[in-house]
Amino acid sequence: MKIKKEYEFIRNDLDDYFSERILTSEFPRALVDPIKYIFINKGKKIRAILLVESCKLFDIEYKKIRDVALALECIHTYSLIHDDLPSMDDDDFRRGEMTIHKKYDEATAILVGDALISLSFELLSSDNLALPLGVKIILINNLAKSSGGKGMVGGQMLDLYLNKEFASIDDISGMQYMKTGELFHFACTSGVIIGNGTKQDMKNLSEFAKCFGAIFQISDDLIDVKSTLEIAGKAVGKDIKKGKLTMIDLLGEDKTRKEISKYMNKASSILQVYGEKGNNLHALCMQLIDRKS
Ligand code: GRG
Repeated sequence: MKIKKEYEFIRNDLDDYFSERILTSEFPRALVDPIKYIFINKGKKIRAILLVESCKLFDIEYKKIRDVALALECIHTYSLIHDDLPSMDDDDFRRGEMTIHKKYDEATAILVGDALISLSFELLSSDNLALPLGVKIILINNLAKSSGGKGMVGGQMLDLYLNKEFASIDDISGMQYMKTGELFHFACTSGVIIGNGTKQDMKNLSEFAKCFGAIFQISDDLIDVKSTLEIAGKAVGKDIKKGKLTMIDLLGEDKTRKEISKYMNKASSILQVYGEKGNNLHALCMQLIDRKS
């Protein structure tokens, strides 16, 4: 219960900070309105929470890294807006409402996404982020790699053109790691960089990110098969309709659920090194398994 309140605090604080301090009058109203529409009071903000929790392992407090958490959520939100466009996944619903290109128009959706990418790097390079310059450069470099052609965008490209007939489990999980896992990697490893962790910490948190990403992706695939538009807040049943290959197709539902347990056990054993400090990250993994949206 205590951690649910903490997560609610982070979500609300990021919303307030974004709308009151970042989206200043320098931005045209025509951009601010759709940004607020898709961001404020929307989404689980799980990447921000994961980043905050990973930073706690190194005793870094939330306010110090709030801009990093917001930058990550901006990049993630842009990816959803562009992914929903007619030329990509062509979706009408996102975060329980109409997608931006449906509510506004396609040009607005493209430009809102573009503005969020730039804003993300502005946040990381701004003087407001009180971290040493060298640390900021590493974070900027890492987010650029995780979100770009070697990461999320590359994974999206592979997903568009993966040859479904010949794809193996490794092809699918490799593509999914790039598409969604790389941003989790950024979330999990930023604390090591900011908190001056060891090489072993980097190895641990990178491995943990892989487990977290895999659990997230498998639970997302299960939502697509099992949930409804009302509960999930987005269209479901899309993977089958669009002929997308998921782990469920290759392994079946039972074995896929067993895969979740495998990743969960691995995540738990990595976190043991951090003792009680790792409890919240463990709880976050458990929440993924039970999530409905
Ligand atoms: C278009 C450049 C570009 C990239 C898109 C991540 C991605 C790449 C597309 C998203 C497609 C998708 C729905 C993938 C499944 C996993 C996923 C990222 C789900 C949405 O993330 P949540 O559940 O969403 O954290 P909220 O709304 O809570 O932030």
